[in-house]
Amino acid sequence: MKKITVFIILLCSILSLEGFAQNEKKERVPLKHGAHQIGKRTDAAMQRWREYGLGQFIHWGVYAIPGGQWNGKTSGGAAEWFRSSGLITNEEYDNLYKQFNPADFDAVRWAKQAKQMGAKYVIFTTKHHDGFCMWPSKYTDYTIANTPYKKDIVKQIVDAYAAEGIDVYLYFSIIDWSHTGYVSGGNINSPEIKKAFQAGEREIFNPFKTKEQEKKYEDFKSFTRNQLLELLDNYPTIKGLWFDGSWDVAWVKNAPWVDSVGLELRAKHPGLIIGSRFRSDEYGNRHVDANGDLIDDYDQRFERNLPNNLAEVNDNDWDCVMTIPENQWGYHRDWTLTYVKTAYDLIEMTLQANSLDGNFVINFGPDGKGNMRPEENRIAKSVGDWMAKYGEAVYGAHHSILEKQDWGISTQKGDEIYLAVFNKPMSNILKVKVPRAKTRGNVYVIENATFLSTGKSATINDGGRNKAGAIFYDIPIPAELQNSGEAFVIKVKLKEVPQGEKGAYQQAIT
Ligand code: JFZ
Repeated sequence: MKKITVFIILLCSILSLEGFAQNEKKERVPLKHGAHQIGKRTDAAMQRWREYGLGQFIHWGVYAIPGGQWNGKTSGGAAEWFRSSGLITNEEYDNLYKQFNPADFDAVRWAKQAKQMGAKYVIFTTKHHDGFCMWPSKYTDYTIANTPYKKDIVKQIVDAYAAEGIDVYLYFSIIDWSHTGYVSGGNINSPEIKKAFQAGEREIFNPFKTKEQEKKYEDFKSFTRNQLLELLDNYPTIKGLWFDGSWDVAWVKNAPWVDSVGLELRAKHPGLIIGSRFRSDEYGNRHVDANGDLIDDYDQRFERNLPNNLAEVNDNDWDCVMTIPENQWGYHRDWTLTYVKTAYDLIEMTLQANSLDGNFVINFGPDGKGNMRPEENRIAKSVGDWMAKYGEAVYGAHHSILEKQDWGISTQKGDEIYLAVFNKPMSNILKVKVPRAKTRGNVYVIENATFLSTGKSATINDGGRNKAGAIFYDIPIPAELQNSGEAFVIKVKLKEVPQGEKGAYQQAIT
């Protein structure tokens, strides 16, 4: 009996060792077009990106004219995709630019609004999937220069935002429905294509049905490259490019070429920041390559979808771009179709993003005349008023050593910890759980706590322990914050002291 037990234990440990060795041996796939940098970029430009905290996205183009409606019919789909809504013919859509004359457009007004909102960067649509260019591109006639408006909109945005100290990023769709050489091979994420691709059926991966098509796509490629170089030439102060549409199979198939363009853009524009939605590796892996390494500078997968915890972020830089209604980026006349987020929601999301080391970007979809909609104006104002009081908890603030607690979200900058209270307890006493101290025998005490909005110090009381021995402190919420309806922030400083000192409550030894 005993022998058998020993034998089994031995066998088990050999097997588990074997498994362990196998894990260790996991070989890296040799890649030419995977990540070119492993781990985060550490240069000044990226360091600056990391401190933005909050940004603004603007989706503006000829789709703002129909605003999701045509001939009395309303599209439930995204307004910027209106060309493919089925409610308008391609011919009608492709002539909309002849009416594009946004008389109320004033880039300075928008930039000042973004500044008041607290945005540190803006991402502006130079060209969406429809192919209409908001700058006077030399390489197509389908641009702002041929509208009644005529003037370069991208330039006005770049200059006005730069004047407010807001960094500019240009959104560029690599899908272009207006170019005759453009071919859509379908979406690489579609289950059918993905399955076929993984099974090695590369033919489905070939979007070009004829040699002629393949040749024309070469024209499209040089057109795209020319436009990207043109944007960098025309607007040399921009900090980065925000790409879209790279799920297209035709694009994925050209991954080595896309990679070469990316390297060329970077060489031309030192410090240029590009997210993970530009290119795939040579096996069609997007965002992360075959080895699981992030492609390019930050993860763009959290679009309209915040991560829940740090593990999901995988130690990468990331941004989350967010619509105010459910899924409308461009101007849609009817915002009653879905839930419309409140400023409170968006502020909470901003804190959530920063607490998980990402940036949060709120999208605006101005109308065909060049006006933000009234709801957007109100939201920008409320977010900005909040940021003016509490922005310290956002800018340059990142994940904190406190664990997530029911009252809200915490961030940290150096030794300062910010408790952003979104779910005020009914008791009006905030129970704050502090982490276990780094040194055995020590505990954390809250050395001081200040309400950011008033500058007043908070009272800190013993909040007891839980069964596992974790230490809590109670912070009473003052009357003026109890019914304000606004989320508020308490700045606290923790100090490690030997347990038993005054104010330091015994940590259970478990
Ligand atoms: C794309 C566009 O199609 C859309 O119109 C908008 O410009 C948005 C910012 O980007 O839409 C996407 C792209 C990626 C995802 C979802 C919608 N995604 O990765 O989940």
